Amino acid sequence: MDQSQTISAAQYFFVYNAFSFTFATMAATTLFLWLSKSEVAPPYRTALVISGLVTAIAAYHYLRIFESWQAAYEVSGTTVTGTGNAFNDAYRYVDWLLTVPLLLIELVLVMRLSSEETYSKATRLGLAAALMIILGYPGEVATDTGTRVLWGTLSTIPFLYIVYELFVGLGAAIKRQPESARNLINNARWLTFASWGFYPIVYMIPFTSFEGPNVETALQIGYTVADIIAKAGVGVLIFLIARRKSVAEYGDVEGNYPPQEAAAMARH
Ligand code: RET
Repeated sequence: MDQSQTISAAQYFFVYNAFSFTFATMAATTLFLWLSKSEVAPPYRTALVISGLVTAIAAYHYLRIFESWQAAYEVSGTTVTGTGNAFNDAYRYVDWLLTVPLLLIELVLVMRLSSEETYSKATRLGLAAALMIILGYPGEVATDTGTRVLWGTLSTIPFLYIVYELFVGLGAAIKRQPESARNLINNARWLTFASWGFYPIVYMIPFTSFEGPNVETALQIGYTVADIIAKAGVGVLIFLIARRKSVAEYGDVEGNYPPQEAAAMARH
């Protein structure tokens, strides 16, 4: 994006505060997820650790995004002018490159499928997610519409594959989940779908009637809201699923597992 144009002080601070808020949200969610590990049975602990990693990685990147935003503009009284330093969109894409495959793996892990199924689904979904992000980046930083449309379209191919896998491929696995957790897993799938669907919509903002600084403001706020839902929102839902499944499958989540269960868990 072109930072040489002016942006209103209200827009500048709206985005500034949103980044600051998101850093706090991601950091707090990380602590919550990691500190809650002992509340769930051992087979689900990896999902919580990974979910906390996602928000930890995001917290770091929001700090850097925040710094980059500050470096791109100079505030003097109520006037905000571009410094000429480009706002670095790469932080967002690098963040997604790391977190999107992790989010998918976490969703697969919480379903506790067989080892082969877990491995093959996590690998295919993880690779498709990486491809989606890599293909989207050249479009995000492009200044002309044609390039943005081209890479956006290419990135949509792996995106559609992921959506298909989540809905069709994991649909059968959901039917095998304990009754008490089925609804929550379904919610996690929908929340993932809805929040992920939001990203390509935000990407298309430059194609709308939004102009100048409104485009930059809407893009940043849009991606930020999507990130909070996709990472912190889904993370908390993963915790709830893991907790319900722990209670449904083991009754006691305080660590009193029968020896054969403990041995089976150790293999997971
Ligand atoms: C891009 C480019 C345009 C086409 C599509 C995109 C999809 C992005 C998605 C990002 C998801 C990010 C998440 C981050 C959370 O950690 C790259 C904007 C389809 C789906 C879930």
